[in-house]
Parts: sequence; C-alpha cells; structure tokens
Amino acid sequence: MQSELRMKMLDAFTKSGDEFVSGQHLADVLNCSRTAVWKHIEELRKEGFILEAVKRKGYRIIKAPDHIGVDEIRFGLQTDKLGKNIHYEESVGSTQKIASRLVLEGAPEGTIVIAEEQVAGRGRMDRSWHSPKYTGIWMSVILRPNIPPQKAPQLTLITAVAVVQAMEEAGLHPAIKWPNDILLNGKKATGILTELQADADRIQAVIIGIGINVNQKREDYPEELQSIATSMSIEAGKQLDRAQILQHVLYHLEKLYLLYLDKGFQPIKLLWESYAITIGKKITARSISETIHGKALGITEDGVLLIEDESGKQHHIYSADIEL
Ligand code: BT5
Repeated sequence: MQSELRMKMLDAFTKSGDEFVSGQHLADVLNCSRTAVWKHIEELRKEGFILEAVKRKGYRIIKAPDHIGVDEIRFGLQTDKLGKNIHYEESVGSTQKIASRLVLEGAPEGTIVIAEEQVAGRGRMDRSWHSPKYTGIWMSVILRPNIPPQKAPQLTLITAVAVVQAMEEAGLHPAIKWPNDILLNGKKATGILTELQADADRIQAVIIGIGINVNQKREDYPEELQSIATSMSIEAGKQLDRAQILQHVLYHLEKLYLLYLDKGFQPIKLLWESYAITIGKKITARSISETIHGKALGITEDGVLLIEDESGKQHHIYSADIEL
C-alpha cells in the first residue's frame, strides 16, 4: 500500500479510538471505492494488524503489529553482551546467511540477526524452516568461544536449555528432544541450527540459529506441519509478547554460556538431562548412514547421544533424527 494512503488510514483509525470506522468514511478519506477499502484493510491484516470487521458498523484496529525491532529488543534487555549489537530486518532469506556475512566482516560476539520473516528459513541438512511474518522469533546469535570445533554441538544443547527456561517463564512446560528440538505437548515448537566457521583446530565463530514458534495459529501452518508443529501461543491459549520472550532467551543463553566457559559442560549437562524426554526411553535414531534402535542412555561430555541396542552394544550418535 502507498505510504500516504496507509498514513491516512491509520490516522482515521487513531481519531476514532475504540469506535468503529465505517467503510464509507474510509472510502471518503482515501478517496476510493468500498472494494478498494476492503483491499487496503486486508493489506493491513497482512502487515500484522489485528482488525475487527462488523457488518454495518465498519472496522476497528484491535492491535497494531507486534514488531520486534531494535527498540523493542533493547528496551528491558538484561544482558551484558548478547543482543547489544542487533541486526534487524523485516524480511530475509535466512538469518543464518546474514550472520555468516557479518562474521566475515568481523561482527563482535553477541551480535544477533533478527527478522520478522524468513522466506528461505533453513533447518538441518537443507530442510526448510517455516518462518511466517510477525509470528515467531527467527534469530541467529553469533558467538566466538575459544573451544575446539568438536565441542560446538554442546552449544546447541546450551541453547536448548536457554529456550526451555524462557518458555517456562511464559508458564509452559517444554521438553527437549535430542539434539535440537523443543517440544510442547509432544509437538515441535522450536528448532535450533548450529553452524560453524572454523579452521582445523580453532573456531572463528559459531552461529546459533533459533526458530521459536510464538504466535502462530494452527491454521497458519502448512498441512504437512499441522500434526507435528505447535506454537507457544497455541499451548498457552493466548497471544504472547515476542520481544519479551526473545529478551528472556538471550538472558538465559548468556548466563548458561558464561557458566559453560567458566565451569565446562558438566553443569549444563545436568540441566539439559532434566528436561530431556529422550533419556531412558526406547528410541530410533536415523542418520544418513544408519538406523539404530535401542535405549537412550544419556549424553556424553561432548553432547553426543548414547544408545544401547538389544545386544547391549553402545552406539555414539553424533547427528540423527530421533523417533520416540
Ligand atoms: C531445525 O532443523 O529444527 C532447525 C531450525 C532452525 C531455524 C532457525 S530460524 C533462525 C535461523 N535461520 C534459519 O534459516 N534457520 C534458523 P531440523 O531438525 O532439520 O528440522 C526441520 C524440520 O522441522 C522440517 O523438515 C519440518 O518437518 C519441520 N519444521 C519446519 N518448520 C517448522 C516450524 N516452524 N515449526 C515446527 N516444525 C517445523
């Protein structure tokens, strides 16, 4: 919509306060037909406005879009480093791609890339991640830990604990499914993708991609995801404040990351295991090269999953999809 029309429309709604604005009044203000008014209203809806339309009364705005711009993230953020440098975009392919570029340009540790929408959001192994506008937290966090590359998977587990803690603050009861899924009520509500830029023995940067489904409604998911995905809002039964959840995630992630750098993985491992649904259960782990059935015993110091098969043999699983 042209910005002038948009301004006129928003002014008309502002003036009317809680009252409805009739379609005819909007048509007069915008100097267009009633059909064109309806189209403009639909555009506002797509931009994230929540509108009420009542026959013979007209329209009113219930809520302006819930944006998570730089100001919304910064105001109230309780961290020293994470999120102090924010790269915000309305729409991107993938925040991971932007973060990789920023790493090469020397972005400091703690830089975050955040987008309202991803049109080519990525999961592991080139899978896609559904990231519709104004509904979730689509974020990449740049860390520069001084650890060997093989320890990087631990950062996925640290991040999972941080997201779980932030979800608990919203009154929910999440569980972790190794390595990178957070489930609410048995369905996936968050995915984590950890990518590395490293030399043979030194990490340049770790880019942690976090996708949290916050305010999606069930019908917002494509059919193939409806039975396996959920959002915080679906489970909480109300709309949630994305900026606040994001701040909580950064707060917990920073605390856990500092604990990890100071004391190693052991304290995080204990926390992680307390939230993991996989441990002690019979599971199937599918990777590109093999499929293993057995009992999940736990994770190792490096964050590797240990499975014991029927013959009593133990397997170290570095990367796989888990079925319970
Ligand atoms: C993941 O991969 O779960 C990692 C997702 C990471 C997303 C973040 S968003 C910010 C950053 N920028 C990016 O481009 N990515 C990161 P994986 O375990 O491979 O799971 C992918 C599978 O989850 C897909 O094949 C679908 O089946 C399912 N899926 C896709 N979108 C989903 C969604 N919004 N909610 C729940 N499940 C989804």
